Amino acid sequence: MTLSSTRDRTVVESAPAGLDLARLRSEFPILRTRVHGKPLVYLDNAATSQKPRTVVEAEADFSLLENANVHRGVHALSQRATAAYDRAREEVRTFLGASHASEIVFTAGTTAAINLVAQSYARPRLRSGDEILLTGMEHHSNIVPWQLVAQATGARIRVIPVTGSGELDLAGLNEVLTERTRLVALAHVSNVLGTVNPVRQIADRAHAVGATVLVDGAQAVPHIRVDLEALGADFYAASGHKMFGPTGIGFLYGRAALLDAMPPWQGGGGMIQNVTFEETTYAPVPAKFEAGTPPIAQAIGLGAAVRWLRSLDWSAVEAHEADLLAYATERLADVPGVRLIGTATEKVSMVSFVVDRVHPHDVGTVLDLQGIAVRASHHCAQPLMRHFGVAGTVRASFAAYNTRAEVNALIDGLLEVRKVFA
Ligand code: 7TS
Repeated sequence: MTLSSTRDRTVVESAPAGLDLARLRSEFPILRTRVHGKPLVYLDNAATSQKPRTVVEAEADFSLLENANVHRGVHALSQRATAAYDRAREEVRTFLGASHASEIVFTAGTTAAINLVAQSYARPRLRSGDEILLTGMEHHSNIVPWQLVAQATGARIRVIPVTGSGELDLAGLNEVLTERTRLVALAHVSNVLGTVNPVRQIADRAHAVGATVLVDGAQAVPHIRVDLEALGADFYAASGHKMFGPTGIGFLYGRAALLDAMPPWQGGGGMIQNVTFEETTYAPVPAKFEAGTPPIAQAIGLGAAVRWLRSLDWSAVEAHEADLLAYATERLADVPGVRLIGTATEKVSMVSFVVDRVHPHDVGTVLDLQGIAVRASHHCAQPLMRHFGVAGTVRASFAAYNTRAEVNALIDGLLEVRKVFA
């Protein structure tokens, strides 16, 4: 246990034995930055997490010492780059527990992965009268691509409603999940509420009516040990930059049989077997879906992030994050006029809230002046905002490196907000 103090109180950091917080934080130089003359308190991890030195070094070392294009050179450097790129794919496969590395397609991120499934899997298959089932807590990235497919095919979008506590209301699932449902797309973890959805239960029900299941894992991968087999997902999408890796890279897991049957979405170099002006045959998966030069350094950085994640003591990380969530929830109750949005039983470590009579942007600005980074907006989940009858919320999202002292700073910051807008 280590002692640290904030302005108003001494706090006992209760990180479990398997997690040396000071050492963990030292791997993230940005956490020592000052903002507006104050120590940075970074609580916007759901937007993008910070990157440990090992990730940045893996990318930089590749770019400085080994840079070459992949899959096209006979020269040694290109072969080394190809091997490093393939190793990164293998890291992601191991991380997810997928059977084959060919089931991992590198994409620009979650958004690109979902659009790939929408355009290549759903669009050619869906017909008028078919249904796509979403949930009321989806990020726009898991809504708009399906609307594009619905517009093109005549399919209809249906929605699993959300309860007042921010959980999926499964009581009426039989009404929205029917023989007409061809695809179910849902978040593993909500980016606003932190709710962990019962993916297995929904996947089983979806499979029983013959529907395919896509899971948006963007907010799950930094917090939860994902086990694809246990989840029952047919597709799983995530972004590198939310899991301590680089921007510009993410992945789509797809069951081999589904990926094999899908036509390419984008054409170009790297995805072909043979090209004539009359006809082109395609490379096997995953290359079929990776047209053009991929983000090689970023993929290598993602591989390093996954290695880094796997090196953590996960039971200690989970215990620490659960403690941060419980502590933040308890302390927020001390701030007059704060209302928590999202109180699910199963939650990752984030808190969304509104402050009575103060716009979320104003809360965010006053916190920023104290060095505290939160997100204050609709969080790209406008339908969910409407459900809760708010224009936006303030969201503090924690990562493994955050501390109780930082929760205290947030609370002090909110007390300051109350003073400024008294
Ligand atoms: N799905 C979920 C659940 C997300 O939280 C996000 C990004 C995306 C998809 C899109 O990810 P991208 O990497 O392709 O942009 N969410 C957020 C957020 O909550 N704050 O900033 C970005």
